Amino acid sequence: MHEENCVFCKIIRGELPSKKVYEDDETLAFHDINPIAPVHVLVVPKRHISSVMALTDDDAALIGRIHRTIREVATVTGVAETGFRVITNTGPHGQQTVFHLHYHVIGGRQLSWTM
Ligand code: IU
Repeated sequence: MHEENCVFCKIIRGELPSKKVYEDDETLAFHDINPIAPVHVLVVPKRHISSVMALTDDDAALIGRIHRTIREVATVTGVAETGFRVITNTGPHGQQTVFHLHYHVIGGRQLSWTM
């Protein structure tokens, strides 16, 4: 279940390179190509889901797995102790640019509310 032209599906399939941080059967975490902080990792489900708005009640376990991966990323990148932010941009006003659900894990410096 993937979308042919989705850039994150291509990364998941290994057709485009990425700097992987963590991977399991349902999720992948890789470094953002345009980081806004010392730690900027994207956590994605391997199954193509366009945004938060496309999630259903059947995805409850997957959402749990994504949060497990976020904790894993925070631990291996060293931000678990200092703190970090998790962001999911959704739709035009949210400035979502890639329409494959992803969670930005951002840290490694003091963040302000406006970043
Ligand atoms: P957004 O939440 O949809 O706005 O963020 C998409 C992110 O994906 C953005 O931070 C990009 O730098 C990042 N990204 C990437 O890491 N690799 C890619 O090939 C592409 C975008 I296209």
